[in-house]
Amino acid sequence: MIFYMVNICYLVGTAGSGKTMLISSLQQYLKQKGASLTIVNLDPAVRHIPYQADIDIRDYIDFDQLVDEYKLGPNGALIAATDLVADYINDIRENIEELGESSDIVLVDTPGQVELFAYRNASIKITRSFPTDSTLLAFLFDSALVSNISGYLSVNLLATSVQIRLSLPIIHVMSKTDLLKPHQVDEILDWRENPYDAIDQLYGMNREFALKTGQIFEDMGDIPLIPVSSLSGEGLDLLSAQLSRTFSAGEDWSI
Ligand SMILES: Nc1nc2c(ncn2[C@@H]2O[C@H](COP(=O)(O)OP(=O)(O)OP(=O)(O)O)[C@@H](O)[C@H]2O)c(=O)[nH]1
Ligand SMILES: [Mg+2]
Repeated sequence: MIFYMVNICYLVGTAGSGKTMLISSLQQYLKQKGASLTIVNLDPAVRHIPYQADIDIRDYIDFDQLVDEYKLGPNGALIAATDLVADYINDIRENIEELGESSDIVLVDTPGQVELFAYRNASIKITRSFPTDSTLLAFLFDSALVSNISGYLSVNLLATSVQIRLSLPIIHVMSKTDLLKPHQVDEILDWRENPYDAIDQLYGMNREFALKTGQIFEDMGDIPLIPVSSLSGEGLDLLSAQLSRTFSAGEDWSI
């Protein structure tokens, strides 16, 4: 298989975690920094996207037609649409290669439900089309879900599950930080540094389980957790710097 030099970052995360809005904010921010971007929408069911997509899965798959034609319910239709992506993988990959080769970075918006992207074969085939060392997952930790310890630890496990499934390098992004007070953001970052302090605050079976999986949380210490608000723009500089470190060894974005 021939691999093309494409720096590709997939934004993944639970439904409503802010993937689409972050793509939009990053598009504006990185363009101002002089980066050239390719933006890909892989969510066939999205109605409105607030960014300019260069490649859009909706040009290949008509979600509403699928629902009507096969009389599917909402979840069945989402699964069918995601699986249908497999029919267009060669076209999508070729388009990404063509545009991505002359871009500093390709940002990919993924379907709302994380399991659709992470666990169905079509997405696995797409992600495996590109070399691991120029591919990154940015997993969004929705502030609304991770502001308490059990939520934080469970989203960590979900992120780990997705990482295992896709076998790709990963960073974590704490999204919508404008919804939290600064001390709450600091507290979550502290859980990342000192997972056993967080686990100690649990009790009963939750605590036992968290202690048994403690090594996972310890290893998380090596994965950046970057607090970002797409709404206020706070943290976009940190995220941009992280992407730049990953893809251009920290060199300036402009080619
Ligand atoms: N306050 C605040 N709201 C946000 C932020 N980012 C996204 N949202 C809101 O969160 C909701 C979901 O945002 P999206 O960007 O659509 O999230 P998504 O992960 O793409 O959602 P799905 O694709 O439907 O799963 C919307 O109502 C956004 O306006 C943020 O940084 N701050
Ligand atoms: Mg979305």
